[in-house]
Amino acid sequence: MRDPHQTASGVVSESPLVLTDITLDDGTVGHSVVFTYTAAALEPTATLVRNFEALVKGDALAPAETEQKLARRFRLLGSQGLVGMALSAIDMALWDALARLHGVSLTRILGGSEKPVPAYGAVGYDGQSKSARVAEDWAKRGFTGVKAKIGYPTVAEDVAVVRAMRKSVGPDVAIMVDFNQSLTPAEAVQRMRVLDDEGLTWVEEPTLAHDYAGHALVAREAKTPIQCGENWWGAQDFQHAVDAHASDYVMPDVMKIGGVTGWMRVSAIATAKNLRVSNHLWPEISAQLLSATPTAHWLEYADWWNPAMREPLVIREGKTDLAGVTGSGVEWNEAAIAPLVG
Ligand code: SMN
Ligand code: MG
Repeated sequence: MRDPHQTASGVVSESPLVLTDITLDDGTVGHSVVFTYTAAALEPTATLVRNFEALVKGDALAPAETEQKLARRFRLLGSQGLVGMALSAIDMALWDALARLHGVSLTRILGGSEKPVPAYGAVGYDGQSKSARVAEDWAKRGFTGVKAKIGYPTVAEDVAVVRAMRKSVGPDVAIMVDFNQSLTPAEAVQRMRVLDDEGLTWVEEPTLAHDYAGHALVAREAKTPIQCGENWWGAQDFQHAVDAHASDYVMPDVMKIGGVTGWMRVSAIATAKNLRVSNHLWPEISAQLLSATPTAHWLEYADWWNPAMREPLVIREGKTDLAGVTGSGVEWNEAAIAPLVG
């Protein structure tokens, strides 16, 4: 990555991606991306995707049925971690193929139409002056929201970063902050007493992602909405978190939630509960999914994987623009990836 992404829980300095293609009998190809966070997990994830080929080869093109079949197949092993990522790779590629087969966008196949969703840009754990500068760059490009990594040694430093960004972007740009699970519930409650007066749009993952009771405590005590979801695996994690009132807003990660099929399940839960839905990374396919999600909120924009994409997601006047996109929007920049493909 050109600009490593710092968080309070470690730095993301590389983007190891598994690119999956599934070919239909008529030659239509569906594509998907999964992100393994660390290169150590890249080859094993790719091997799992390849090994799953035998489980789906020759099946009718019916992604939701394939998901059920594979869920039964992996009931004993479990479907989180690398297995879940490989299953999502297959699910997303099948849905992409289905939409391409019909020559329409993924949103249309899901019963929606292409809608613009406001996008926000990422600001790393980079201190006051760089955070303010990066936030200002996003605002100058027309983005109406920015999200900064915080969780500095003191709440005074967190506040200083937020205020520096507010000064640089002005009053009309939404500011979100992300603790990346770095606080205990008690510390989070204490910090929120101070941060609650800063006009933040949301506070993300103040404590451990799977501590639903801890998040529920922070959500109850804080005035600012709590945002979580990027680390929840599948619809069941999501349901448990919602049952626990862990979060005011939700942001599923299409890979961890179980691909398009998993996203649509949690979109239904969020709609029933009237919870606002944003995404985590995967800008191209997430923009399509948010279009088909009744309570869509914000798109998290990231350009990290653009070099692999033939046509990266377009943001126009701060919003997603899906005009003319077929399938999930994921297609390879063949010339760029050719030397890397194994
Ligand atoms: C995040 C975490 C890890 C990698 C990329 C991004 C982050 C987010 O928590 O909200 O985007
Ligand atoms: Mg986050």
